Amino acid sequence: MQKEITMLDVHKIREDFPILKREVNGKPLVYFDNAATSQTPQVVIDTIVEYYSNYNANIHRGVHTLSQVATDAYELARKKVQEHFNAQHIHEIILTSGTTHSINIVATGFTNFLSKGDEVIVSALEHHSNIVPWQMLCDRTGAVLKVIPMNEDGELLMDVYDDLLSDKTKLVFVNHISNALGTINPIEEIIGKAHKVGAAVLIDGAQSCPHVKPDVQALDADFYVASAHKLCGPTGVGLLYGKEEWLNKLPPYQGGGEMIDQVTFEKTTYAGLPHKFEAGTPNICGGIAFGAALDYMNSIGFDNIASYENELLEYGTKKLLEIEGLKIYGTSKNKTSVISFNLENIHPYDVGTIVDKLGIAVRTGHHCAQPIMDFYKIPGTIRASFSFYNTKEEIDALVEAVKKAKMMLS
Ligand code: C6P
Repeated sequence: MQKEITMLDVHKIREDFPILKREVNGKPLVYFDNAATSQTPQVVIDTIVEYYSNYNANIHRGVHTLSQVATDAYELARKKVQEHFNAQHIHEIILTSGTTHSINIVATGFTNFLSKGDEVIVSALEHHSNIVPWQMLCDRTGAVLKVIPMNEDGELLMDVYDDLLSDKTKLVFVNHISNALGTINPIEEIIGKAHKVGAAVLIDGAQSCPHVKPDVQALDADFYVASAHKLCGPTGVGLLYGKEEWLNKLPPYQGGGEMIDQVTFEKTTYAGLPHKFEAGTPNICGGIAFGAALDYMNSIGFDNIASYENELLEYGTKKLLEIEGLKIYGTSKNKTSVISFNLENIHPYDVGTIVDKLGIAVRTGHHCAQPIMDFYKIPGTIRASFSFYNTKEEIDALVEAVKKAKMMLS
């Protein structure tokens, strides 16, 4: 028998997540919608309660004690984000409302740097958040959007990428891991090749951050974006990492309080980094809780998380494929713990509804990645996405539920 390499105690970890004790529709909750949002450990919930119970105040503005305590906690969280992503400077970390917000800051900021005929490259595996803002940028500037295509396994065609790159290429934006298929993209190679033609690269890390610890300096990414809610933090907060030279060049995204240096009716000058991109009162509690979530994930360890989730992926893939007529979309060898599948001649929504009645949460539909569904000529998939707090017993429950759905719907 093959020896299991799990280094984490999943049953102990599950104790950290109060929600995992609840029932849904009279059955124990099986939460397999982790790619949409992760669950929240008690330590992060406690951080939120502690903030509102003890030091709720606006930050960077007051001399009073509460404001100073809140400011220190918020800036400590920024420091934790810097260390986690290994950014060179703390002011390269902009705290935003999430991945979508971060991408829009960059896409809007590039408006004055692109002209008609310039080219920008996106991949066929993108979430709508990493397509639409760039299309809007192209509409504003006359730049042309090019697409790296994919194969049946859900892998990018890197030889076509080579052909697309030229001195007209100004920007490349790809996700680190596909939300719909789980493919891990070769981002080091993508970044290296883009830099050879002088293009900047934005990596959408929304789906990678729950599974790996990115090192933005080693990757040499120009921009890296992510959302806290995918890695055990709260919704409404995330990060935009940008190299200092790029962030200094880009104009502010929004005007308002905190992003200014001097304001007169004649002229306004802007604050330096990171505040130039942080107009208005931020999600203070969310930022502090983001820091607590990073501490929690790091206490478990990303190597442990990755090896355990790979075990779940292998097990789930094998078990689901034993169901006749079940097809998995996204079969790259290099993938993370996301299984997108369909049952022959059955709409994914119907399967999702039945498994929900059995207490199992999966996502059904196009997963905000319609071009991927168009590629496979399907309306959508059933997506089960596993996290380090899931178990093989829960996968068994999913397999039984899918079998039941198949029986009822065939
Ligand atoms: N994907 C999913 O179920 P926000 O909503 O801003 O936190 O993240 C947007 C986003 C951007 N890129 C990728 C690769 C993503 O997966 C997501 C969010 C969720 O797949 C919700 S649509």
